[in-house]
Formats: sequence, C-alpha cells, structure tokens
Amino acid sequence: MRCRKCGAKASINLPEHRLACCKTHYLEWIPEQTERFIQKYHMFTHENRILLAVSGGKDSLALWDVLWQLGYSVDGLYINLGIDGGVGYSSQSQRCAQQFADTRGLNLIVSNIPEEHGITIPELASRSARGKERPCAICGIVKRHVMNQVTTSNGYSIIATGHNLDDEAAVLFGNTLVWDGEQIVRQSPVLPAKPGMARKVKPFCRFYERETAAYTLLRGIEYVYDECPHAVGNRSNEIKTLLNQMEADKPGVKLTFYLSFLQAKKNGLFQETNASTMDLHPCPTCGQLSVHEGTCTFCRLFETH
Ligand code: Q46
Ligand code: ZN
Ligand code: ZN
Repeated sequence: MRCRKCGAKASINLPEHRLACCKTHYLEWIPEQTERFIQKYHMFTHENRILLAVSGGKDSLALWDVLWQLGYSVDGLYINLGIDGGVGYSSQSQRCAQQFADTRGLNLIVSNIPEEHGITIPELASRSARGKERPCAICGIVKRHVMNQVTTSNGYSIIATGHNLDDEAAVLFGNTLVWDGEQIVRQSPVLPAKPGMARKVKPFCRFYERETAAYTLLRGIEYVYDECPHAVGNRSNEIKTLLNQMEADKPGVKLTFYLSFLQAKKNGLFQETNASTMDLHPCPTCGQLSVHEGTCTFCRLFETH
C-alpha cells in the first residue's frame, strides 16, 4: 500500500475514505480535516478563547495537539475525579495531561474533586440512589458542572471535547434504540451557547477512534492507556462493540450512520421541542443556571454528603 500523496510506503490505510498515507502525510491530514470540520460546522475562530476538557486519554490530547498546531487559543481543563480502580486511574491520567501541557508550554487548569469536596466520585455514587449502579451518571453531572463553572468564571466562549465518531455513533444508536427524541434532537457537532453556558463543540466527531489513536501514536503523545474502570461493561461500550462488529462487515457504516443523521437533521426531520427551550433558574448555592428551581442537582449531590 502506497501513500496517495507522495507514493512512499503507507503507514495507515483508511478504506472508508479511500485513502492511504505515510506518517508525514497522515500527520498533515488529521489537522487539515479538523480545520475543515471546524469551518464546516462554524465551531469557532482564532478570536475565541477555548477551554478543552482533557481526560489524559488519546482523543482529548490528540485534539489539544491539533488545535495547538492550528494556532487556536486553547487551555485545558483536567478534572480529578478520585477514581483509582486498582490502577491509580485519576493520578495516572492527570500526570499524562500535565506532562503534555508542560512540554508544550500550554495552560492546564486542574479541578480536584476529592480535595475540593472531600469525596471521590465512586464514594459519591455509592451514597446516592441514582449513582449506585451507575457512577457514570453522577460523574457526568459533576463534569458538566465543573466545566460550566470554569468556563463562565474565566471568560471562555467555547467548551471543546474530544468525542470521536465511535462515541457519537454509540450515543446516537443508544438514543435511537429507545427513541429518546429530546437527546436525539440535541446531538450535534455544535451545541449553541445558552445563558450561563458556553457553546460546546466536538471537532473530532467525524474521526474514527482508530484514526485519532493512530495520530496520537505517530505523534508520540503519551496518554493514559487504562480505561476508566467504570467504563468496562457500561452501556456505551456494549453499543460500541456491536457497532464495531457491523463496521468490520461493512467499513464506513458508522460514518454513514452519523452523517446521514446530520443530513436528516439539516433537512428538518427533527425539531426542537419545548423541553429544549425551557426556562432556566439560578441555583441559590452555586449560581449556575439549571432547569430545576431551587438547589441544582450538583449542589444537592454534595449536600447529602
Ligand atoms: S470517567 Fe466518569 Fe467516564 Fe469513568 S466514571 Fe464513567 S463517566 S467511565 S467518560
Ligand atoms: Zn506521503
Ligand atoms: Zn448549585
């Protein structure tokens, strides 16, 4: 297999794009495509200050590297959730994120949940009825809250995340299985800003996980290899396994599924419901806007502690 651009031996074959690339041209292709997606979906410009949620995993570090190379103004936010899982998951991932930032002279903001609130996510989940079987639900609430709080108090206009095509296709598939209309309507490469909430963007939403993984590897980026122990066997991973089986039989099926959805949305097949334009109320404890009146879900979680 030869690189389509220079004819040298290819390092990666991308059948769904009918493309093979050598290392040099692959490392150019990913930033070029990312820039194309940023423009296509009107995500942000060089004038915006961007906050990137960094987990220490391959996708968020690859995205930070690409945006940095493209000259965007991006700071990272790492949230230490106090997850150990026998592998020191949180401390390992924080180390990778910090090392990445330090070697490039980038700014990493760290929020440490156990230090700031005296409780880890697994402990918090085991004490709440909602999180007993699903620490990820609690974790999601905490991460969203911290991201919003850091964004608004530091004047960022954009929140970026490293979600890739495998993530997006799995979310869409899961929501379609139960026809969760509200979530389906909301899914997009760009979520517009709302009062008290910055615009959210996913510049890697059209890259397969293996494409971002290959980029991280070829760029020599050190990332946390272990998955969060709570990801094992969760719903999203089950759906990913199913979609991977389909993809193996028919390369490109995930990309088609996701892009056809975006096209259908553009054609007006899905409409926003009243629920997505509901009134928001400031939480009396933290001030963040929430759909509920009174104390927000995040503050209530920590109140019971
Ligand atoms: S970190 Fe948190 Fe994930 Fe771990 S507890 Fe679940 S949601 S799996 S992206
Ligand atoms: Zn080449
Ligand atoms: Zn609150």
